[in-house]
Order: sequence, then structure tokens, then C-alpha cells
Amino acid sequence: MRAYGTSIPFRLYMVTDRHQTGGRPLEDVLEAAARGGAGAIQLREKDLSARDLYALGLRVQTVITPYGVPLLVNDRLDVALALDAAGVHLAGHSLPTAVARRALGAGKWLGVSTHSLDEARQAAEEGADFVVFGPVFTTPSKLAYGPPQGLPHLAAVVSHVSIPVIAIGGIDHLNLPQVLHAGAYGVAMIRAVLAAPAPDSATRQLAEALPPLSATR
Ligand code: 3NM
Repeated sequence: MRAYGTSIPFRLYMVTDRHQTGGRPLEDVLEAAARGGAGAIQLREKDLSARDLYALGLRVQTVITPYGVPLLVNDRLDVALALDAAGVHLAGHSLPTAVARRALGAGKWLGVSTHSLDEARQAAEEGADFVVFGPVFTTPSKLAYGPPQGLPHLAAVVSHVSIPVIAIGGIDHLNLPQVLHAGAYGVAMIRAVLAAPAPDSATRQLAEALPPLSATR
């Protein structure tokens, strides 16, 4: 069984929002992202019931599993377990990290969204495999929370947290080098892939800019 808290086998973490695909079916866009080299996909469709999220999750698994891309489910540990998904991604309103880890066991990935060093430290202490930290840059869905965190804050979190830190918020292929320079283990994004005219080549461009998985953080 995998020991959690070590490292994670992906650096490119695609987050879903089926309202941002320009009218294309989410499954089609995710299949293209998987083909292009997405490392993992987080199913984040907050407006869906458990039943509808489960049904969508099954369809997504059908298209991404042939590429070996793992699926994590945002917030809904019940749906993740029902799907036998690769893991769960916790938000601020989700179950506490330690509780989710206990319920999940050690064999599933546990990611946690964080917005401060304290939150990131706590997630690491409570058994998260990785944290997502953001928003690093301005992004439309987070404008209400004030200014973005910025690269120096990202660098500070990376240097004080023992588990991989994945950056999120306004990340695209242009600012990706800066994010890596700040020490991020990987990157997460919605629009840079889901809204791209060609999600497969957009994903490929991002994947090629990331260090190989064997490289140290
Ligand atoms: N979480 P895009 S920022 C879903 O800071 C999400 O926790 C964030 O979308 C956080 O890549 C964000 O299109 C939106 O900017 C990311």
C-alpha cells in the first residue's frame, strides 16, 4: 500500500467546471486533456447532486481511465468512494482533513485547497498528500476574496510545508515558468485547458513545461 505524505505522481492537475467548456461536453474536453497529458483530474461540479455527480463521474472515468489518468472528487467523499475514485479533494467547507483521511484509508489520494500557510501546514499534519494553494494570480471566480496571493506567498508556503504544493489561480503556459521558479511542485487550472480551443494541445504545452516526475522538488 502506498504511504501517504511522500510524493504524488502528477504535476498537472486539471480542475473541472462544465460551465467553462464553451458548450462542449465535459467528457469530450477531459478526454482531450487526458490525451494531451493531464496528470490527474479533479471533478469539481459544485452544483450537482450526489446522484448526478456520480453519473458524471462514471462517464468521466470511462474516457480518462484508458489514458491512466486518475480522478479525484472535490468535496464529496461519499461520491469518491462510490466511484472507487483515486482520491478526494477537500475544500474549506469539506470534512476536516484528518477525518477524511481516516475514512479514506491510506490507499487514496487526499488533496486539500488552502489559502494560507497555516491552512497548508495543518493539512499536511492531518494527512493530506498534497495541498493546492491559491489563487496565485487573479482569476474571475475568486475576485470576491480580495487580491491574489502572489508568487512570494506561494514561495513561502512551499518552503514551510513538507508535502507537495500545487499552485492554482490564473495559471497558463505564459506564467507557468514563474510558478515553478517559486517552487511549486505542480500546477492546477480550469480555464487554461477547459476553455482552450484545442484542449489536447493546450494540455500538452503545459505538460511539456513541467519537470519530469523523477525530478526533486
Ligand atoms: N480554486 P483558473 S482558484 C478552483 O485559490 C479554484 O483555491 C482556487 O481557475 C483557489 O485556472 C480557482 O481558470 C480557480 O484561474 C482556478
